[in-house]
Amino acid sequence: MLKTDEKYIKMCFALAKRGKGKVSPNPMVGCVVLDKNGNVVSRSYHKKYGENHAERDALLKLQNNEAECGTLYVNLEPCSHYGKTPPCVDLIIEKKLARVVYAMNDPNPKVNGKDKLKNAKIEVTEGILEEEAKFLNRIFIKNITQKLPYVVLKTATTMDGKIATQIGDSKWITSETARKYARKLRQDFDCILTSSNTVIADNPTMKHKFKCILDKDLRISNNAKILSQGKIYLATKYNTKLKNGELDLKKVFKELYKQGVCSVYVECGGTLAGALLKEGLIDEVYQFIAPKILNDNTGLSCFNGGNYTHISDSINLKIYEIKKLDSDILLKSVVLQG
Ligand code: AOF
Ligand code: ZN
Repeated sequence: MLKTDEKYIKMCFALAKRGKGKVSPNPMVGCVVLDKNGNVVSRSYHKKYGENHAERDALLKLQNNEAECGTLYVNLEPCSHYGKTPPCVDLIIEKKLARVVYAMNDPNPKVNGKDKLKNAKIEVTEGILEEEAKFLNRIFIKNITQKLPYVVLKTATTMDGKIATQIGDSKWITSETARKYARKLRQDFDCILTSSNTVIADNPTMKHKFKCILDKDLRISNNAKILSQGKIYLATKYNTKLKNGELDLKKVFKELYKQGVCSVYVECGGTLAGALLKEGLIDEVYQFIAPKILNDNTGLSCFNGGNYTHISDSINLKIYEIKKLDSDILLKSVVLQG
């Protein structure tokens, strides 16, 4: 049974992923329906924000009563609230399914589909491939539980973790292929965030629909290329609370979330990167590593957050993807909080 459950939940993941980039701020959800004999009779996924939930779509595709006494698989607990559509659990009950299998509970406080299904005498199995499900919808989970955007920090370093030489030369550490790929990845995020230091040092354009610049003392020039395109949110001491004399970084993210930003791609130097990491505000690191060694202890490090004495003080991460890009590699990892 477990093997079968896992097989169909995996199918839900694959279906759910088809909604990537189109369903935000809602979760990616896929659904598979089996009839009482164990044959797949319907499958669907949440296709676009505001449209039918995966379960509703899969069930409404059925012609007759094929789902009666069958099993419904979905990667997220079915909803029980009236949102843009009526509760999915009501339709599951109406279609007389015997069993519902899902991967993770819905962190949305409005949702308690499990109890409603159980009250209707439907057998519920939860927690199948739960970790994978949580990883798939990690942005949605952070948004809904913390009211903060999901934050990915991008950095490009030498093998000894440097982002520039002591005089600030950084052009170029990684190959054209890697830099092109890094720019492409921006499209996966609602907002790019950078610092006035980076704007002043590199004068980048950073083409994107929404950019946030941390510029406490309003130091950047009106002619900075970054201002030439897209919507800009400038966080300064005039609109953001200070904490120890610096911009309160968490407040900046809270504000971005209020403005509808679910995910942020940070491109900055070691000082801001170190501060963000220290405050637990980074969820993931994308590190592009070039096969170069600067061999210079005065070069600039990608993270400059403070002084630590012990390895046990390290911030730990979990690598989940390694990609080779021309002569370089891209290491994607999740920061293990706490
Ligand atoms: C989805 N798609 O397939 C499922 C969701 O904005 P609404 O009214 O569509 O409701 C969104 C909530 O519904 C969402 O936060 C999640 O808790 C639940 N399930 N949402 O967009 C789906 N199954
Ligand atoms: Zn629903």
